[in-house]
Amino acid sequence: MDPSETQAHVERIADVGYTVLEDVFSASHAETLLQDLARLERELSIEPAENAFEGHRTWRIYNLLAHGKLYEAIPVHERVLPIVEGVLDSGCLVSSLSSISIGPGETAQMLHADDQLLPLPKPHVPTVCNTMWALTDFTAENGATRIVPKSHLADRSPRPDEEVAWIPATLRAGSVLVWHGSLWHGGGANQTQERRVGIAMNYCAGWVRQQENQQLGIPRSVARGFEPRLRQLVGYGVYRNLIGHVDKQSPETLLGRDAPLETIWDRASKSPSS
Ligand SMILES: O=C(O)CCC(=O)C(=O)O
Repeated sequence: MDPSETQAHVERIADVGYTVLEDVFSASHAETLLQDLARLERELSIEPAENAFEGHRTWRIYNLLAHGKLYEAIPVHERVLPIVEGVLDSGCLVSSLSSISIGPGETAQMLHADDQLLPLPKPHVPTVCNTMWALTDFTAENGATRIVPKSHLADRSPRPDEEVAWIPATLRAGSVLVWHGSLWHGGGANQTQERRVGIAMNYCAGWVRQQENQQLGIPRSVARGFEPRLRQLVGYGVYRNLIGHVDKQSPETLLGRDAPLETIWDRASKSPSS
């Protein structure tokens, strides 16, 4: 994507808290993903959760990077990742990758902010930047994500069950919604007979703990096969030459790769002329 277009999306997120990218992936790719999610749902015996937040009529499949090559292209997408890097920085991490399939009759999820567990005074710098890949159309009737524009600028997160004026983030299948982790939002009620299916591709800053533990959740044999940027994104990199090291080595060495690390301490000890 043209850097000025990326920048415009980053500025829109800073301004209103979210942006939408259209035509990120094709209808046939959406169908491939839908079929694979249906396979996983069967094979992993996925059932709706028993709590209102995840939804009593919503099917969620977590840790998708452990479940097939198909999902490896999502975190590194060339149109989406640069926007997330613009919001967080290039040291950002995959926080979680899951599917959210809202079934007929599901009620609206409570409004929340994805960074609300972090004990930081608000508003604060972006710590989380999340995306929703629409595999089906998202409509006001089928449970499009409910969003509260500009709420990422509020000095708090919503109280449990607090309802304020919101708009549905209607999306055509193939679109991606990107939002600031402080934005108040929630899944919508599904009043249709069809499922509303999305992939929640969530990122956090390189200094924030990932929501899904990627290093333990993804077998090393699988992570070893990831492309280099994806290995960094799931946590086999080192943020600002320090955070995440293992015995002053990059965690990549645990995947059997040669990955020399110059720590921030090594850098600092060099004289400007050396
Ligand atoms: O499914 C959606 O539209 C949003 C879901 C969400 O925000 C969540 O589960 O945290």
